Amino acid sequence: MRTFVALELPEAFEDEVADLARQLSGMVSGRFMKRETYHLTLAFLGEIGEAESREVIAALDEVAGSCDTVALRPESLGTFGKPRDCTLWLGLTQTDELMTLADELRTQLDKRGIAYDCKAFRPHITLARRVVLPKAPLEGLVFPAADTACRLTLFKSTLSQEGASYKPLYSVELG
Ligand code: 3AM
Repeated sequence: MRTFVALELPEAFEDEVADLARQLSGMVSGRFMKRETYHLTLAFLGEIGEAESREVIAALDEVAGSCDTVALRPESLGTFGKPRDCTLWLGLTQTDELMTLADELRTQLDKRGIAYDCKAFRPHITLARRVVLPKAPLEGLVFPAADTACRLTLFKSTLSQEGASYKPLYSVELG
C-alpha cells in the first residue's frame, strides 16, 4: 500500500484553510483539494507491506513519547512546479518544534530501516493541484490563525481519476 505520515489538522484550522481555498478558487483555476484531504506531510513512505507498517507504527509510538504538540503558523502561499501547471500550498513557519518533530520521525524511521522521500522538509498544506497562476499577485487574502497540531497519523493513499483519497491507518496523540 502507498503510505505517508502526516500531522492531522484541528477542525477550526481546517475550516480556515477551507476559507482560504475558497478565496483562492475565485482567483486561480485548478483542482482544489477536498477539505477532508488537508494534512501536513512529514514523510512520504510510498509502497510498504504489513511488516513495514508495524515498524512505522512503532516509530510513531516512539515519536509520540518524546515530542510535544506543535504550533501551526501559516506564513505564505507557495508553489511546486511551473506557474501554468503547479501545486499551490499554504506554507507554515519552520518553527524549531515542527522541524524537530519531522527530524525525530525521520530518525525513528531510519532506525527501523523504513525508506522515505528524503527531500528537505518544507512544511505546507496542499490546497490545489494543476493550478494556473494569474500574472497579477494574489492579494487581499485572509490567512488562517495559528493553531496547534496534536495528532500524528499514518495514512494510506489511494489514487484514482478523481484524485487521491487518504485513509488514516494508525494515529498517536503528541505530548
Ligand atoms: O502533503 P502533500 O499534498 O504535499 O504530493 C503528495 C502528498 O503531499 C506526496 O505525499 C503526500 C501524500 O500523497 N507525494 C506523493 N508522491 C511523492 C513522492 N514520490 C510524494 N512526496 C514525495 N515523493
